[in-house]
Amino acid sequence: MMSTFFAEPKTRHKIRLINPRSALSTITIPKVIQTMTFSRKALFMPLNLAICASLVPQDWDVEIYDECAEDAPHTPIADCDLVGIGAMTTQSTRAYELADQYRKLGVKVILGGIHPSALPDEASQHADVVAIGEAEATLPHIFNDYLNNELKSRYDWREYPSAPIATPRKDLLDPKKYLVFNPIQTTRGCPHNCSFCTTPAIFGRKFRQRSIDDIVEEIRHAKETFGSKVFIFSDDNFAGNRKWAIELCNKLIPLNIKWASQCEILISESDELLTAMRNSGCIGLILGLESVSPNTLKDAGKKFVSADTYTWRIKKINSYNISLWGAFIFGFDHDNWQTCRDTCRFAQRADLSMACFPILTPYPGTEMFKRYESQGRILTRDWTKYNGSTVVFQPENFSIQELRHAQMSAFHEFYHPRSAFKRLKLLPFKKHAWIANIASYLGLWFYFNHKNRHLPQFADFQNPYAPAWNYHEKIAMPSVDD
Ligand code: B12
Ligand code: SF4
Repeated sequence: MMSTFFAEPKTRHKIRLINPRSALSTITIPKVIQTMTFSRKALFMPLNLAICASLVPQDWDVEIYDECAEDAPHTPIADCDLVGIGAMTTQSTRAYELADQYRKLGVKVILGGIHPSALPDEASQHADVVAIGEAEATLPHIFNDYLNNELKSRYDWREYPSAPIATPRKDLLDPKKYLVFNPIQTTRGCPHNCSFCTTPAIFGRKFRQRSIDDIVEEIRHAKETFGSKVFIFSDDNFAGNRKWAIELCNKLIPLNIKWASQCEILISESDELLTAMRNSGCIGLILGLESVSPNTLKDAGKKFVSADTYTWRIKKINSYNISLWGAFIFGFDHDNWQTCRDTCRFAQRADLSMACFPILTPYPGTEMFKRYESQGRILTRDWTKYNGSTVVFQPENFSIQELRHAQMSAFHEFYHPRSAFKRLKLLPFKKHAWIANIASYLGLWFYFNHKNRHLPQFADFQNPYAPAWNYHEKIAMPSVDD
């Protein structure tokens, strides 16, 4: 009746995008970590959802709920037309829970991101729509089909023309909640094909670059709006295309920023690239090194570099005043405690500023997962345990306990103050590296002391009476589920 006198209020469609809770991106306890991270709630803002939000039709309402940055878990309410949930493997269990709850309320659910892309059949048990691959290619079709009542149960990005990497809608998120609020994605994918890595397995080996003008504009905007001066480039391999990387770096110089990213170690072969990187403000790089054992590198499918060249390559990159973080992995079939020890010793000798030693995790979709599954070696499909600190497969040369002992020994020995002093030296004073090293060591020290446990070391492997071996069945090492 009202409509005879007043125009009917136009009902706007609404989509809610949800980032499911994950222990690995939420900053919770202890207090000391909260203080050091300026009481931020989460490590990174959910770039995937900010990108999805930018693809929503302009006449829709869009909201992002990031469970990692909120105190309370999300309570589903049927006040929207669509819900989109993104998930890495560790987030997928919570993603499915939320999806089930929304569907019970009659709201249609889209599941996307790395894990649903790897296991679309599993995801489709919890969703109306599974979006495989990049949202830039699938989401516009999903909205269109929804409005035409022709929604399909699956959208695969390989079936649509590829779309340019979108600029995220960061305006929908609160910068005060995140330690890293301005991650910038400059590229997608990686030209290599390591057997454990999700990136080539899910997104293929085609290396894609974003428009340089868009990148420059996003950085300029972040500088103006948030005063950001230091940026993380959220790439798998920043310099997968060297010529393009040089071009980008040269365009970054006038912005006068500092930045860090992940990169392949082969950049050591190009002085032109290293010079451009340094001049554009590169201060740090994470290098995926995995191991110094040639057989282990074979297991990892890391064919593009040989470990005996690591030393000169690291020295060369360091000489450009770029700090290096070595990313290693323990638990490949040719690994044993000695190869893990050698890798840790190498990281110390090479003067890496930081290092991490996660346990090998065969992520769904990878060649490694398929192989271990066919060999009956996958021990659990509890995806919350796919976190790099839990052993989810049967290792070849270790017991589960030994593998975790090797991991913790490496962390302990690498971050021990003696080792930090040797690697970082006092001058020139590397403030950030020192803070990170001390915090890592204190974190371990507090953990083991609090549990009244001996701090693991590689020497324990030769000592049958070492207290570390008194744990019996109980797994002794810290993990996010411990
Ligand atoms: C930055 C980063 C982090 C940050 C922040 C992650 C975050 N967003 O919260 C931190 C340091 C916290 C982190 C932690 C971890 N990470 Co991480 N990380 C990355 C990195 C380098 C970039 C992530 C990113 O921003 N990508 C950009 C976005 C746009 O890409 P995307 O998420 O794939 O999204 C696209 C599509 O998937 C899709 N999509 C995504 N969500 C949705 C939702 C809907 C509805 C739709 C339609 C589509 C869609 O569209 C998007 C745009 O095209 C990636 C590498 C990579 N290639 O992504 C690894 C990566 C995601 N991380 C990985 C891993 C293993 C981890 C850890 C387990 C490591 C560890 N042991 O601690 C933890 C787990 C954290 C967690 N939340 O559970 C793996 C994931 C493997 C897997 N199967 O889950 C990756 C792929 C690295 C790799 N090459 O193996 N990580
Ligand atoms: S080089 Fe790094 S990003 Fe590329 S496939 Fe290997 S592990 Fe993945």
